[in-house]
Amino acid sequence: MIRTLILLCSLSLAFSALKKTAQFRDSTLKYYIGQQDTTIFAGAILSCHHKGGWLVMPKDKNLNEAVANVAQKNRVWIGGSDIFGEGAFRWNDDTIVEWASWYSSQPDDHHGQDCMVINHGSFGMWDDGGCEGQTGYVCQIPNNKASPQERSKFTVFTGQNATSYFQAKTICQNRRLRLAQIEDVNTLEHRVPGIDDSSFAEYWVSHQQDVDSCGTISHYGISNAGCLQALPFICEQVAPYDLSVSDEEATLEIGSNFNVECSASGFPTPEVKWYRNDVYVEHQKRGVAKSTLVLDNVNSEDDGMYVCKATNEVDGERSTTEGYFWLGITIITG
Ligand SMILES: [Ca+2]
Repeated sequence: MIRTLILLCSLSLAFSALKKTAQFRDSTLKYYIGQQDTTIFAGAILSCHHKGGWLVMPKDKNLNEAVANVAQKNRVWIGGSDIFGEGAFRWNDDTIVEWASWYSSQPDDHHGQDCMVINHGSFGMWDDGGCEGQTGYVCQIPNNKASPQERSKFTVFTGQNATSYFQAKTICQNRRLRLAQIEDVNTLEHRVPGIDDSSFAEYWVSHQQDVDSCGTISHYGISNAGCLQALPFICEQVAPYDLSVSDEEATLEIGSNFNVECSASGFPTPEVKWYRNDVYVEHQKRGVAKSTLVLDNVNSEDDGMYVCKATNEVDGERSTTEGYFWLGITIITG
């Protein structure tokens, strides 16, 4: 029992409200504030870890600004400290803090302060704060969205398959593919096997079009052609992308019910399933490219992380994209 209570106490640090997100390079910055609007430094580290990322380490000006912004100018934890050597600030990945953005007369180790915060005194400026202080935090989480540019496979239909734009679209769909979304010549020339090297070769692809013309690409770039013209075309398989989970975390009272929906896109249409500790969860409602985790009458054994996996097959290989849901259980008192 004591063990359970300690576990619940430590987990409660991990629950927090997502306040804002922003894309930065290949990752997402997420600003959270804790259950009581606050979390100690160690709790912020734990929470970001649970979300599949880390407490953000703004090692350069661009990231620092992005973090200051996403935190909406609030004073929040960032992932660095001098816990392991007074005055020798290191990021949590054990690299030395080189580029710095200290507010004037900081760090000052006031009453033994060791843990770094941003937006102290002024936008983007840092302070060493007391590690047991309570505040919000920003996690950096690698994008779990498969980039169609990186994880797709193109198939070219030429010669006798040359057909209208609409027919090309239908043929791709019937093969569980989509008409390719290619917007640059570099991708066409380096990533599409089997294209005609001659400069006049033009293919149907899917991009913005007006009423009378449909999208094409050639070695000269993207263009349009009359939709009924007979042209070769390019279909595309795409690994699961745009995975989204309706809730990333929840804290529930014992006995309550909750549903979490996970959905994703992909070509072919991905299978979406919920797992817990790598085991398929029985209580889920499966749909096309989505699945709803059904949590009925929860008890203390249901707490922990649930993983939603969207899977399809691209070029004969299984591709999976994951999303996470974290469940906490509170004991009803009184
Ligand atoms: Ca300080």
